[in-house]
Amino acid sequence: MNKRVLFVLLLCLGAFSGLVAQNPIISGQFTADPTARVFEGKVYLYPSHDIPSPVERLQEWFCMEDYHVFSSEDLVKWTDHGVVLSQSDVPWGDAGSYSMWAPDCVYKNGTYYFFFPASPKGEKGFRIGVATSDTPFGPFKPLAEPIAGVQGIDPCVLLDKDGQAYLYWSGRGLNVARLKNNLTELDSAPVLVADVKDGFKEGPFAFERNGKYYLTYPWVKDKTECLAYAMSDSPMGPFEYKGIIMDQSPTGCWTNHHSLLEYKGQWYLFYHHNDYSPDFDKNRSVCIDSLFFNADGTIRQVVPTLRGVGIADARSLIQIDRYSTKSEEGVFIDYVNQDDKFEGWKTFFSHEGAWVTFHRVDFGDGKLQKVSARVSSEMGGTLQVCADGHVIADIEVPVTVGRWQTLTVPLTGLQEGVHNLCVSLSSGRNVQVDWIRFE
Ligand code: FUB
Repeated sequence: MNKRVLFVLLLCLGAFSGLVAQNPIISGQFTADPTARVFEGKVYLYPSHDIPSPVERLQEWFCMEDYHVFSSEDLVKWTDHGVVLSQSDVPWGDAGSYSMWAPDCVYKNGTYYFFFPASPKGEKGFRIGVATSDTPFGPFKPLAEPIAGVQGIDPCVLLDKDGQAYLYWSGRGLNVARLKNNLTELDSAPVLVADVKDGFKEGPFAFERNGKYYLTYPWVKDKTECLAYAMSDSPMGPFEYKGIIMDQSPTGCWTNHHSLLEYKGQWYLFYHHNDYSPDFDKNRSVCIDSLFFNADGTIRQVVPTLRGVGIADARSLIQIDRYSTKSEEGVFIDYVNQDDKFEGWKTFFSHEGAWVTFHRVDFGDGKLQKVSARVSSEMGGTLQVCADGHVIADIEVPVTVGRWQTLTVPLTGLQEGVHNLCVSLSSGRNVQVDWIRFE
């Protein structure tokens, strides 16, 4: 059974109600420009929705027709709430422009306000519109006109402790203006808070922490975008540059776009790379990693990981190719299916002693009895599975001659709770693993 069929089967059985993944966190569709917010105790994710372009003029460019919203309580299982706003819904927008770029969403007085850029009818460039809903998962109803006096992209709204709202956006640099109480009109003239003379900047994300205001933004310091930040004592600046939050993408993605969020006492960085589309960086996917502040309020640089965040349920498909650590030699990661990258990756163990670890797997009460692995091998070998250093299974992998096979063996000595897994090739050569799962 292939991974997609198994996934759909698990959904039908009600085993979980959303999408399950490490980094990237969502597969089956592209997601970019993630703004994450906490509403009603859950994390809501408002990304752009990259699609391969149906129109000739955008074949090599960003192409976005609509927005989906996702939510999660554990940052591991994500529910897709479907399309919440489409370009054909926007009264002032050009319905054939495919320009529904990076959005944001905030809550005020019983209403969720969704801010989005789009190309207006009969005009060049971008305007920023507002759509509202009674729920964080939409659908969102757009207002008749975009926000007057704003031209640009990448809206971000900061709701300050005193109730005042500020709109940040990108348009020849990073701009900020106060918003009126209705959140749909400017209440001050725009101020340029970071210009592009020291490198291109876009995608502002602003927030307040311990009385300091942070302006974080993608910045092309060299070839592609890194994420940088500046701090101020005021939401309208002046901001002082402080450093890099994330360096340029190892996948070569030209853009990065992000948000920072505190959830259940931990800070996270939401960002995007083009993991599922290595040859076309306008089809991007959202990732999450933990983020930490220094005592003086500055931000420690985040190094992107494959493992991502959260605790994996031992009964879910554990993609060990999204490893935490690996041996220096003998481990190679590749796509399972070059023609459908959303099927994910596989781990290739080329020789004895090669290993990967996958941290934070929850075995519950420790009563799980078996482990299954989807494997394939040209030469055969033995995979050893350890939990926190204790051997819990040995899986004999036969020669499968190019076919994938799911093997199941009993577990021994499994302890309850959350453990770090290690999967190694204890004998043999050239064994590939798609996933493992405990039952
Ligand atoms: O997604 C389209 C554009 O790419 C966004 O508006 C930018 O921030 C960049 O991520």
